[in-house]
Amino acid sequence: MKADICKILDIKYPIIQGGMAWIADADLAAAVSNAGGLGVLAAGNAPKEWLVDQIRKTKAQTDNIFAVNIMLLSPFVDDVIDAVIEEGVKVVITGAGNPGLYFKKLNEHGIKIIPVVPTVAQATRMVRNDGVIALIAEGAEAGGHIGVTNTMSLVPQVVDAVNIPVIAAGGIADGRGMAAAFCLGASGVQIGTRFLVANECNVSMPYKEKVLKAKDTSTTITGNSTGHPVRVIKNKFAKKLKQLESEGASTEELESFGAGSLKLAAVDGDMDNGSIMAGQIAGLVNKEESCSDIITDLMSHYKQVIQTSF
Ligand code: TUI
Repeated sequence: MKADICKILDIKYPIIQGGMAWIADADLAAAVSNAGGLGVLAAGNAPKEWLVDQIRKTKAQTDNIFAVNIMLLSPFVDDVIDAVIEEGVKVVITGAGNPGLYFKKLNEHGIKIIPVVPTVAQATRMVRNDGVIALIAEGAEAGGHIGVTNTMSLVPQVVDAVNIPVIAAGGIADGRGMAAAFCLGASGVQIGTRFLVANECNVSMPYKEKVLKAKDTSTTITGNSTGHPVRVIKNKFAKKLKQLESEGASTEELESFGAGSLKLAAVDGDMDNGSIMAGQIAGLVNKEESCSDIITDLMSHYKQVIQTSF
């Protein structure tokens, strides 16, 4: 029997919103949690004060549970850990690194931990720790910082390697993807790109339009040579970054070229010089609608698929 992630997380539907840095704020997280999913605030590279403010704003907009996504490459990780403890956040999702250093502290405060893992090795390492109640197996179809293994291959291998619930991420944006994830053994799904175009998502309008207009082949991977591969929608910035990589630029040069680029796209709407992170499934995401409509559609489409497929 598969674990019931809804019971474990106290949510109505097994749908977790992606913790998109510079994008997933209180308005988005609260809208998803109010619609019965797990809303997620993205700490990204933000300082503690920003996160504390967003946690309070989320609580003001929903009585339902929500999570904070902690991006482990952030220079403010220690402060962000303190913020989630002080503000009484119940669930932490970690990404872009190994959260090992923080397990003890989070555990002492009874915070549920859900690490994002891109490999089976990471998955087996994570489940040895108390407080890790589920894993998110994120395939390379996802937007942003990714591993190398695709969702179709990663999810069943992680499911077989661990004995806690696995949430599938990467390449899922409708009921078919959700049903596929459940067929692979997942107990839930994490969805980023479709929530990026939600009415309640405060990302810049040009960014939303790029996602809405994207095709199956619109994304590319930058940063392969730095060890931090990132999936983005193709634009001038991605082209220049890939050119610098192919010319053998150093990690320092590439990182300084990329610094601030996500904010440029997400907040300032600069579609030439910004990094437009999105998943490969962007080609399927063609409509701006409310989080509630997205979740209702995902669930009804999912049920229809499983009733008619077998
Ligand atoms: O974290 C993500 N996606 C992200 S983070 C982000 S912000 C950013 N901006 C510029 C450069 C880099 C990041 C944008 N998108 N997804 C979860 C995820 N976690 N994907 C891959 C991983 C991961 C990678 C390595 C998890 C663990 C890991 O462990 C390495 C180790 O040291 O053990």
